[in-house]
Amino acid sequence: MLEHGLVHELRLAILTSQLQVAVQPKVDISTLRVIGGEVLLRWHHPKFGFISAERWITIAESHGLMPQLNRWLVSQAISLIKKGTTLSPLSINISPTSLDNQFVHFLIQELKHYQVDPSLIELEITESTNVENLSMISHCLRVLRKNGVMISLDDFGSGYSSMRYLVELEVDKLKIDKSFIHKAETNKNAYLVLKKMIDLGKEINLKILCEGIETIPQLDLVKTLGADEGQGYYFGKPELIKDQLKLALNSQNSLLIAV
Ligand code: G
Ligand code: MN
Repeated sequence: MLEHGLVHELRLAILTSQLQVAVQPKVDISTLRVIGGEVLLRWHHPKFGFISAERWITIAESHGLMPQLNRWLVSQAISLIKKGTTLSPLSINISPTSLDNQFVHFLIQELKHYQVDPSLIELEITESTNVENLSMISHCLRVLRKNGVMISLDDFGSGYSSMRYLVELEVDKLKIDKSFIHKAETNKNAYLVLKKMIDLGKEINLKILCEGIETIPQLDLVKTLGADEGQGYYFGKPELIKDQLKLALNSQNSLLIAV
């Protein structure tokens, strides 16, 4: 499907509740207990089937749909925690380009409104190529952390600016990108880079989560290297939550449709 077709379909998807929320578990590596989850958006198109988030999130970003979608995701995650129908703490993926004072204010207000403990929400920040000035992001993260929200750097090591993020942003956790975990068994350099990233993170007092654990040998490896938490198909795939994206009934919806 061409981009303009996809934009049209995405707007329609939002209107007709085709978007859904899935949650993938996170586990404690030493006890193998589930210690929380990550919210992932899923789009199952009635005709074209599953459309990968990687593809449509980029398009949502370039067409100004992200602020409303982020706000909806935040409300959804917080209300799910409140209802007790999901794993918590629960993390939400937020692009650094979506981080601004309005977003921070909205998140803090929603936590207050639902009377949910801020430490039950974790924001996962992915590296983004089009961020030149980290000071706004740094400011937002500081306010969020001061209010008790946990921050993690997502897909760590896979982007262009991992080390710079580590220097300039105050965070709680590194989520090491799955590509390192997948290659470490057969590629010595991947193994060494993974080992050093875990050591570095621990030295600066960050929690370490390894993504993409699919096999027992991968689990054993990251355990030996000292990872605190793990996530991946070995423990559980993202599972859909039946509450659908009902933006049509939501006041934010008019903003979305108007874009
Ligand atoms: O960017 P982030 O790391 O948050 O990406 C989450 C994506 O990774 C989801 O789309 C999810 O389906 C996928 N994923 C989660 N666990 C695994 C895994 O064990 N192996 C692979 N290949 N992908 C995974
Ligand atoms: Mn993530």
